[in-house]
Amino acid sequence: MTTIEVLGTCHHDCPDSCGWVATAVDGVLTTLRGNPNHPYSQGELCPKVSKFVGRVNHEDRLLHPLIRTGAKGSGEFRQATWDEALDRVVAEFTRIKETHGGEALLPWWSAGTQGLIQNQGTAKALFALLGSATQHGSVCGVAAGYGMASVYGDGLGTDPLQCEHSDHIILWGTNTRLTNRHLWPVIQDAQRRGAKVTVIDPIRTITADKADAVIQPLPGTDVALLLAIINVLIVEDLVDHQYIEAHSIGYDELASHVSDKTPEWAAPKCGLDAEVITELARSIGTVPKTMLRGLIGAEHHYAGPTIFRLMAMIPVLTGSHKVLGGGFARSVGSWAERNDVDIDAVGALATQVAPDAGERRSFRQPDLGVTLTETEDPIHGLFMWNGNPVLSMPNSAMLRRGLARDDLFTVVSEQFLTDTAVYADVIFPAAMETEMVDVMPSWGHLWLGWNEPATEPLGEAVANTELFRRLATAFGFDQPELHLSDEAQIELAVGDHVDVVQMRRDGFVRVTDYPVDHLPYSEGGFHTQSGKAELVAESFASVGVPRLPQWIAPDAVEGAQRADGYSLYLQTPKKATRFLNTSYSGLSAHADRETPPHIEMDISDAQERGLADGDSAKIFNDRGFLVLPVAISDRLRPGVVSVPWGYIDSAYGTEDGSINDLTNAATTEFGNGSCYGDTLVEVEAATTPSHS
Ligand SMILES: Nc1nc2c(c(=O)[nH]1)N[C@H]1C(S)=C(S)[C@@H](COP(=O)(O)OP(=O)(O)OC[C@H]3O[C@@H](n4cnc5c(=O)[nH]c(N)nc54)[C@H](O)[C@@H]3O)O[C@H]1N2
Ligand SMILES: Nc1nc2c(c(=O)[nH]1)N[C@H]1C(S)=C(S)[C@@H](COP(=O)(O)OP(=O)(O)OC[C@H]3O[C@@H](n4cnc5c(=O)[nH]c(N)nc54)[C@H](O)[C@@H]3O)O[C@H]1N2
Ligand code: SF4
Ligand SMILES: [Mo]
Repeated sequence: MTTIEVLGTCHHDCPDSCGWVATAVDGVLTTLRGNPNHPYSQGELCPKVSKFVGRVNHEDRLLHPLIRTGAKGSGEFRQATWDEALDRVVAEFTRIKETHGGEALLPWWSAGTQGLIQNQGTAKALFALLGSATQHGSVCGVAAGYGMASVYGDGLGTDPLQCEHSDHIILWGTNTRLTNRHLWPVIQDAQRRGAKVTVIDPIRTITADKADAVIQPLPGTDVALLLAIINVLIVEDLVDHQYIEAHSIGYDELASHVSDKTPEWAAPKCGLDAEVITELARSIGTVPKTMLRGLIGAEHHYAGPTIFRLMAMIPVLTGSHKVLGGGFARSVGSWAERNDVDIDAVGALATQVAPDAGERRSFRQPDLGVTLTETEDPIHGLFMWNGNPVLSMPNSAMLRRGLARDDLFTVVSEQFLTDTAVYADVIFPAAMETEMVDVMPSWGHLWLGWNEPATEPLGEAVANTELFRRLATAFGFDQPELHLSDEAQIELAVGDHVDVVQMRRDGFVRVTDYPVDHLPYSEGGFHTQSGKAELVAESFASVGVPRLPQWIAPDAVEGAQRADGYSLYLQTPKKATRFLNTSYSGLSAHADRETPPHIEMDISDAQERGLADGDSAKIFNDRGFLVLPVAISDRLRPGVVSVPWGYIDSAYGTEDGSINDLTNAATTEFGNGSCYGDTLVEVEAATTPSHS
């Protein structure tokens, strides 16, 4: 019996990037536990990944290539050899390219693994050689990042761990206890020491349950709240004139812009009392060690990027960037990208292998449904990996229609037969994290993680890097750039600053240039063209950021629906502790222990519609409908309903429908994000017993 133990890092799209120790006996993964030495996760894995061994060795795992035999979406496939499956893809993609041109091909990916080399490997170079269309934008983080960058020049923020030193921690649209659980103990310690914790969220979440103060604005109205906070800071002279003078531009213009945006102006827009806004503003203005913490939640609105833009302005106005415990903590991922890793180094090979590929048409990632149904010169060949768009992209009813097209050839690389994979013509089996090598750049903390494989991939599964090498061979592309080994790709992507030997030995290494007590903007040094924090947009004006942040009603993209009688805002949060996005929700060990989907609503909204707790109700808009039980709740304000997201189709009681069938696919004000949170719906007693 041979037992090996290796150090690895969680690959999930989660801020915590936990360190783990994986044990394999005779080539089979047997245990996975937290690495007790990991500075951030300190030996704890979450309820999702603590059962990872069950995912790896699950009987439903895809272990061989598959070719579709039944109708698209039926889930009927036969096993194929790698050669047959690859030949099929080459034949179809070549036919499509010859008939419709390369740009009728589209790669689509998400962050199923966010690893440095396994997220995309050499895909960019491969698709450049094919002359395919390309993808831009994202459902996650890019729009928030743009909002922040429009003030700071880039997305670099404060280390969230510094909330250890804060006197006031404001969790602004982030459900820390669920989504960022390894930060919570630090916040709790600060709270025990006397720090105040405020949660600002339209939903009273499990994080709000532990807060000292909870503010519940109407969804997507935070721009009004933030403009009013700035109004109070300025009117009551709670700003740091010295810092503003030395390190920002546009103060006077901003001051005059917000002069009429009083708490009384904002209160009805946000559904809050003006006094609550004034009190919050005074606290922010008088407690120097106030840390603002946001992640993604508030991004999913038309106004989302502007919410982050305004949040970023607050510590500039109060000067809290100067003190440990102050600042604005969002993603810190880009600190590693400064000197330590180059996340696009492998992708950049595209310009070497295909210098003539030039500008090709590009589609927004979240728009896959629109892209597949409304593009004039249609996409005919689609290649998807690292994502489950049928469950995770907005307006998924439209996406299903697109994926069902007979004139579309779809390839999916997956670990399981997901609600997306059932639409594939060819499926390639994907390896799991404990079966591949990678380096993990984290967006929640400042350690890079090493991931050593514990076993070979099960069956005929392969890591994404190997998939793209095999595809290159099958297409007859023999450029060495497309055949780089994993080690060579890591070498290319990891800069000289990183001590790879140490990272491999310990499982992690601290990023350079960010000591634990680092204050990135204590003396200015913003990354804008002027080097100053921009309270009026200059560096980012060319990408559509308005000069001054404007109040935008959440009805901006969905208002017409209201006229059609849809009056309730639908929120679709992550709620299951045992799911990571839609991953794990297809596994009974996880799903059976979660509350099934339901329509959470305030009693007043329910009574108005003659609904009682447990009643079967139809939730609908023009895009789709679901029939689900009503759950009366005091966690929501009147006018806001919530249906948890992440579950597979069948959990919603349908064969092909999930809550994203109803969500809004509009684009955020700037930054190419998505407006899930601006969706309007109506709820009524169900007359139809099931989805038909
Ligand atoms: N257990 C678990 N952990 C996860 C994930 C998971 O699926 N499960 N997913 C991971 C991923 S991909 C991400 S991006 C992160 C996300 O991490 P978070 O951003 O913390 O999580 P979300 O649930 O997307 O949103 C957080 C909160 O934002 C609130 N919100 C929505 N709209 C508004 C608004 O207009 N204003 C304000 N103030 N708040 C608003 C929502 O009600 C929600 O409670 O979590 C990661 N961690
Ligand atoms: N309604 C609503 N919708 C949302 C959100 C919300 O809050 N509400 N949140 C949004 C957010 S923040 C995000 S980030 C997205 C997430 O949406 P997705 O990025 O689609 O995430 P998952 O649903 O977890 O799907 C990831 C898939 O990748 C596969 N996978 C994992 N590792 C590998 C690998 O190494 N190779 C290959 N080939 N496949 C792999 C997994 O099996 C899984 O099926 O969803 C968004 N959608
Ligand atoms: S999903 Fe997040 S919390 Fe869970 S082990 Fe991975 S990084 Fe840690
Ligand atoms: Mo995300």
